[in-house]
Amino acid sequence: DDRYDVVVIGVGGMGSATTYHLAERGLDVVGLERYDIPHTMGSSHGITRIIRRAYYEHPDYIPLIERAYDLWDDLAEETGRDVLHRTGSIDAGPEDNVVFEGSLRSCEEHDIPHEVLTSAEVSERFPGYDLPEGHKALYQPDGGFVVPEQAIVGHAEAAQAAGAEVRARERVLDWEPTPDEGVRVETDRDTYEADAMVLAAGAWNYKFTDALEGLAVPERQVLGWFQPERPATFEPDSFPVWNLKVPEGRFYGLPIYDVPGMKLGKYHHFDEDVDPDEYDREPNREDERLLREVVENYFPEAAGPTMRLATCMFTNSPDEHFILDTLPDHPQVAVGAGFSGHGFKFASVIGEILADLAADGETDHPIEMFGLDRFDDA
Ligand code: PYC
Repeated sequence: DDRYDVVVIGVGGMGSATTYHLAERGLDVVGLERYDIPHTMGSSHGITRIIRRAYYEHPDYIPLIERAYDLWDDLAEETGRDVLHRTGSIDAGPEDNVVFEGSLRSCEEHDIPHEVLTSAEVSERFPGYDLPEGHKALYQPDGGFVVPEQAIVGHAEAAQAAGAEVRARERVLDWEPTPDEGVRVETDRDTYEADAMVLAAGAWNYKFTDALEGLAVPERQVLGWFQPERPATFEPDSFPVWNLKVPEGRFYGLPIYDVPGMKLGKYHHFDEDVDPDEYDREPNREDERLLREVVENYFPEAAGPTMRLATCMFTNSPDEHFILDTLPDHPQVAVGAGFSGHGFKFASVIGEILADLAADGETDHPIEMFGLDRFDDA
């Protein structure tokens, strides 16, 4: 019988983790990836992704991030891969900014170890930072980064070791529910039948179901790496990852790792919604200028020559919170979507949640705030 228990659409950050968790449970699973394992066409490339325990977006993310850390550590141990680096994290900005206040609230509500630092104290401890007087900063020692390409390969390897099939360069053309409440998935190579399906296609998710129309909107983003004068100041052991809310916008950055430059990006770079099959992936001079200005203003010792530029995508939900649910008309289809630029750090636990939803139709993880029905009256 070549009917699977579950077919997973997309083997990037979320899909690779989901395929792994399903296979681990002994289920018969196939993961279908249109590009390569891993690839640079979506939202899971760029070498480093921030992970932070002080979660300013909402305190309800904290139980998930705690589990995500444990699962990243497990994956590193199981695969021997360099998946997670702890550097500490800084969330900062002028008085009364959401990044600082939100991370402080999460730390206080959930008893997370942290320190509140002035700009001068930040520079004293981490000389790469040059925040203006009057900024407030929250330092959390467990912050750091995940290496997305290692995470994807690690999850794919561990999934295969547990019996999963992973197939790259195979594009899903269409799917339909079957009369026995399973699914049939047609690709450019084959047709698959399964009891359940997981939509983990990132920026492409909205092309597979009307239920996501207007709720998971891809947006062009740009990453930049700039060479520091003294690289040692910006290495992972001396330079925490950061989120910063400043008059120029909301930005994030990471230490030197694998590319000889400090990395940064702006959330919602130029606010450009795109079709992932059509947009221009080549970064340009305007992209570079926007990022360089913030390096010059707040990290001046890293404002040397440009080392690398890249584009990727956010996929935004209307409230910028995740979508984790089954489809209202097709409970055999689980969906992970709309990660809105802050999802990768959670990929390890999202895989567990989507595996729960596909296998059991429900999960013990607290995902009430991520349901599709919150948009019903919008
Ligand atoms: O969630 O810290 C974060 C982040 C960094 C870049 C995009 N999101």
